[in-house]
Amino acid sequence: MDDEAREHPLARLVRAAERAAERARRTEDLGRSATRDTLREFVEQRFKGRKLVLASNREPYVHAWKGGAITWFRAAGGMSIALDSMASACGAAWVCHGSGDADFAVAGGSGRVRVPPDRPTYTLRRLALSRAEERGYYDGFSNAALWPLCHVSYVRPRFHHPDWLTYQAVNARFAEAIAEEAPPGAVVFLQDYHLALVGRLLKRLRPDLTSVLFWHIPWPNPEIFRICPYKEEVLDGLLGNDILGFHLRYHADNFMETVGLELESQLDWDGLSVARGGHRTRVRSYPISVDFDAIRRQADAPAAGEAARVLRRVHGLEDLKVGLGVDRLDYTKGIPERLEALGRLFEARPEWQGRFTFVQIGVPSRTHLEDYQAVVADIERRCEELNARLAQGRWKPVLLLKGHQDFDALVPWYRLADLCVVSSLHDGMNLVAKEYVAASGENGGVLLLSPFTGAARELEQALSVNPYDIESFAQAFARALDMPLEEQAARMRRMRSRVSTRNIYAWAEDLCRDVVDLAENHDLEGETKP
Ligand code: GDG
Repeated sequence: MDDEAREHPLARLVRAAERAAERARRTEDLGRSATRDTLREFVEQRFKGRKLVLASNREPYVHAWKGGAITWFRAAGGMSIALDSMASACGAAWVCHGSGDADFAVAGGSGRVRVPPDRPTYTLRRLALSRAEERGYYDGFSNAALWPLCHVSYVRPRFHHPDWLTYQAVNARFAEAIAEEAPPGAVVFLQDYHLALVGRLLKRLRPDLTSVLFWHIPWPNPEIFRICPYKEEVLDGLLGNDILGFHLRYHADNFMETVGLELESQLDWDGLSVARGGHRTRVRSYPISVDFDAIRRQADAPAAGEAARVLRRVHGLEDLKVGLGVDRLDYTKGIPERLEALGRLFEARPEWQGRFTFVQIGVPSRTHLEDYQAVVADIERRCEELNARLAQGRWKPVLLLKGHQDFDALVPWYRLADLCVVSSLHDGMNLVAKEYVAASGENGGVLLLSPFTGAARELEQALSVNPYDIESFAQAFARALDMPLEEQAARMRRMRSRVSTRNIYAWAEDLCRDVVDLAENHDLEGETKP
């Protein structure tokens, strides 16, 4: 029996309360000040030379052929920006799938390349995956099984044994590459559901490492998770990590309950941890966020204002109210429901015909999978049908802009939109909601937000839209369009204050602090050493 298990229950409660108070204090401290620089400083001071190895399916920098020459670009998204900061500050390595067509022309046989390409500070270790590996590990077990399993969207998860075998094999390749890159005592930071087995494999290969995995999507309740034919292996793989992070306490609780039901283990609900086979995994929540200041600066720059004017002109949106959706074209995002509500709005409030256009920006995603092809076809059909039924002259009710855009090109859209709709059926966090809040000025803009997103817990001043209730969704559209500017500004101010303090660097710093505390404890107690 370990010390925590011997402790008097009251003492345990007191300790749990102290830890909660400490976490709340830290959140406030961090909230005021977290920036790229404070994160860098924190990591430099507290990691004390300890190296960091990151791992994710997607790479932060991609090399590609263009017109006979090799170019590179950055992967979009707030998460890769914060992780890039951490990697730079720690002189780290980052293990990932090399997906660019010129990736190995640059990285060579070792798969190693120094990045950022214009001012190298750390090493990217690219893994070359065959098409069969991608199909089984990425399209198959990750996106046709785990993704629908973890989201309540009524798309049935598909478990194929060969996909599972490939997923295991690719996770083993990641673990081996990480073990090769990690110096003694390094901290390993794993991203997401693609790498669920890596923590356990690493514990076997390299017990000296401290590993943390952040799960970017929801964790379902135990009734749902129990259908997974490989549930024990997946749970055991995750419990190989020292810390498991989720966006919400609710997801963390679901995970603990699932473990309680499926595996022999000891749950500590006060300290939020699971002990199994002499190893303890802390289960914590860290709501992810965006680089508020960078987005605000970009949106406030004169260039964004000019770009917004050009977009209005080019797309025939001058003198119109504009609504916006920005999503990967994924069945969890509630896009068909959004279009249905839009049609209902124009029926119920015909005065908005000719005065309001909804712009849906959609990036095709996971296009090899039938469920994704089906949702894209459904979205296209609905847009065509709405336009065929309602368009008058130059005016259209909906504009579907399909295809990848640079983040720089998204910012003017956020800036010009009078309202932004995030209507996910289920979403771990949803960064688009926070990006819109960061980019829309002090003067207003209305966010319509599904309660089934993690973001809804923080952005309480958004208008709540239930994608399963089309009538009230249409009313929320109308309410947003009718909302006085003062009310918009007041709501937006509160949300901006939240996102600016709880930004992506606060998220990363919170996580790093727990990792460092734990790594220092390992040094003192040898807790997870064999
Ligand atoms: C997963 C979880 C969680 C979109 N279109 C373009 C583009 N985007 C960018 C957005 C945003 C990101 O993609 C989408 O992030 P979300 O959070 O909305 O959704 P997922 O991709 O499903 O992300 C989610 C997230 O992980 C982080 O933990 O919040 O719940 O599902 O940043 O701006 N970016 C560019 N061009 C586009 O056309 N450059």
